[in-house]
Amino acid sequence: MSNHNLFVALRDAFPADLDATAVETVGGAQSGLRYSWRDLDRATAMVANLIDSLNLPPRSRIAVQVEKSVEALILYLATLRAGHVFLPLNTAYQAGEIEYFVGNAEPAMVVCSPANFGWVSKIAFQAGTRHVFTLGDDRTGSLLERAAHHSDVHTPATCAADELGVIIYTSGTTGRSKGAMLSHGNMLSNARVLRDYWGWKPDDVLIHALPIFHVHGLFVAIHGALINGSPMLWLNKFEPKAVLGLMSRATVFMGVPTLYTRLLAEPGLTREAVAGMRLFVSGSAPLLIETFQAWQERTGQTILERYGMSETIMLTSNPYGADPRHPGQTERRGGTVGFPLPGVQLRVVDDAGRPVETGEIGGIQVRGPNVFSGYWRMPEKTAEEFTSDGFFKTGDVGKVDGRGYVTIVGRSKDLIISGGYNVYPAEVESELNQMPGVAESAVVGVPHPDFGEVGVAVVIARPGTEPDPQALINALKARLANYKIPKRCFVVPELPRNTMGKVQKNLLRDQHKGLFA
Ligand code: MCA
Ligand code: AMP
Repeated sequence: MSNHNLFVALRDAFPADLDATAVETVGGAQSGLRYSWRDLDRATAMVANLIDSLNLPPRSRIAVQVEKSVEALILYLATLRAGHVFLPLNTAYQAGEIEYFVGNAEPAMVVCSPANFGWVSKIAFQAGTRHVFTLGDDRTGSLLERAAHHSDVHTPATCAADELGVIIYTSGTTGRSKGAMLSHGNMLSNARVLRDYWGWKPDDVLIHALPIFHVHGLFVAIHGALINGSPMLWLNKFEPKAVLGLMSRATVFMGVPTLYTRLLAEPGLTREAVAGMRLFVSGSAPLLIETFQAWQERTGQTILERYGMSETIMLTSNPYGADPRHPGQTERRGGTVGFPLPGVQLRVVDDAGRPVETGEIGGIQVRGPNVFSGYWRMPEKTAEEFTSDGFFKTGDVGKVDGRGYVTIVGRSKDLIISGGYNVYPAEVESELNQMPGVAESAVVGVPHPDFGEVGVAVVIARPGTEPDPQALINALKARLANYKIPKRCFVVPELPRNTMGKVQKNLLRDQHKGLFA
């Protein structure tokens, strides 16, 4: 049997000169470090050997909540190399959220920041996890201390293409988060398609400034660079001036729309500053046409917008160059997310599930080698989200025009995308509803100049109580990741309702849409 382990494919793409730089760190306390391709190979071998020495059951989950660092990247690659399942967790998650993920995924091993060891290890040990390691963003922690005693030679585990490689938790419209199960084959097929579609070249250099616990930073950016053998200029945190300073040494940049609006606020963003860049990719949230145009005017370059999901990795992309399936159409059209990627089948359907006419709006459904197999331990939820002919219902609403370009016009799922992070109102409302003095709440997304969209909470008080909006926000901060916290909270006598008694969120959105204008 041939080995479909994603790590093997990525390592096979390392350049011949293993002493060349693979990653260079920029900014922060650890700036200026260089990791060669050989360093990546040896370090991932050492961590994989450490993991092997623990004798974990096959395909164990390894849950990781650590600050971004090159060593965190090495841990990801080592987990694949050892044939286990990587489970990345946003560093903003609070104890209650981590307790849920660990309880649901039952990881055999947990890695957390040294500063969080006390509370994370307590949660992990209570859930039955036997191994908890620490990893700091300054190369400290027990993981590296232990790995240092292991050999730097390691034979990668053999994996089938459909074998589970990563679980990404994505919030749920109802109830708690669901773990999207992605196989080695899902990830590798998507990485190869993007490498070809975006014309990665041997001398490309990627500026990596996104978090690495979600699909954009972990898969689209990292897999893209590694499968092409391209070096990365690595920032642990996005900082517009630092990114701008790197443009003269790089060729590719990927960001959520907030990163582009923040870069546009820099006077140093000029045609000359980005003259050596060949590709700017945007995704994870809608890119405003104003941002798209402002970027063109300031830099003379056109952002390429693409669309994807945790469950599917990348689905569509504007063209980079010629696409033989769409002769003569090389335009990157602002406001659209481009064409379905090669291998991806995409259809737009009405409420009854019937395909609509070209240009008509409906629900987007997708099928392809990149689409996940289901939600971790949620067979019923998985069955609900797939059609009988194997298409996944994205929950996004859109249309395909006569030229084949896909446009996302909205979402059927009640979701706010804030600075590229997903916030499910249902989750925030359920926390609010448990707070003293709160009878009911509604959370809606409103436009925001920096984050694109942010949450606003509207609360009805219990009779005889007067909850303080700021106190409610403060209480939420202890329960939920910071980006999920509504930026404003209002206590009102009643919520607008339709004849069925359902809260009319569209009216609330309209009422508050000018709050951050
Ligand atoms: C930070 N804050 C936010 C957000 N980020 N509020 C709303 N939405 C956000 N995204 C708030 C914090 O709560 C805090 O508020 C204050 O801003 C400062 O926090 P800090 O962490 O310092 O903020 P920052 O460094 O300026 O972060 C902004 C950011 C970051 C760089 C835009 O949010 C980011 O890296 N976003 C990228 C997300 C991403 O990679 N998404 C891809 C998902 P306070 O002071 O009140 O506490 S993958 C995906 O969606 C699919 C598959 C796809 O298609 O790619
Ligand atoms: P996630 O759950 O983090 O994987 O987020 C996936 C969701 O992000 C999709 O279902 C879309 O609603 C949204 N999304 C991703 N890329 C784009 C884009 N370019 N334009 C509009 N929405 C997007």
